[in-house]
Amino acid sequence: MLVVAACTGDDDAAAPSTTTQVTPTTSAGAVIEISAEEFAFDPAELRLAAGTEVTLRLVNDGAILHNIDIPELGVFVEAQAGTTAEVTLTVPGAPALFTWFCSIPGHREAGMDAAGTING
Ligand SMILES: [Cu+2]
Repeated sequence: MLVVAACTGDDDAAAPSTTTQVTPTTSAGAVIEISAEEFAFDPAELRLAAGTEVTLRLVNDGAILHNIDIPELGVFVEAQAGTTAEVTLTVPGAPALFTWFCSIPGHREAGMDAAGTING
């Protein structure tokens, strides 16, 4: 994490804040980082704003292949162990509630099962 103290002679360009925040609902252009490991997602709940474009970044912190499958939104992204993959989607207006999971056999049943909300 970058800590900005007093400016010591660089160009006086303001450094954008990159602090990660947990927000109730994503805003347009948001990147949502989701960690996957055996056998859980963190966070395990998504709150998306209808009509916005958001990027889901799957960070596989586990030792085996994992994915994020959201059939109701037509979203799928998969990352090998130790890698990161992204998918960008435009959030539809419906359904208001959806489920998402890792579709590798046995993983959903083992706990990689999550929920999401779309707020109009
Ligand atoms: Cu998995």
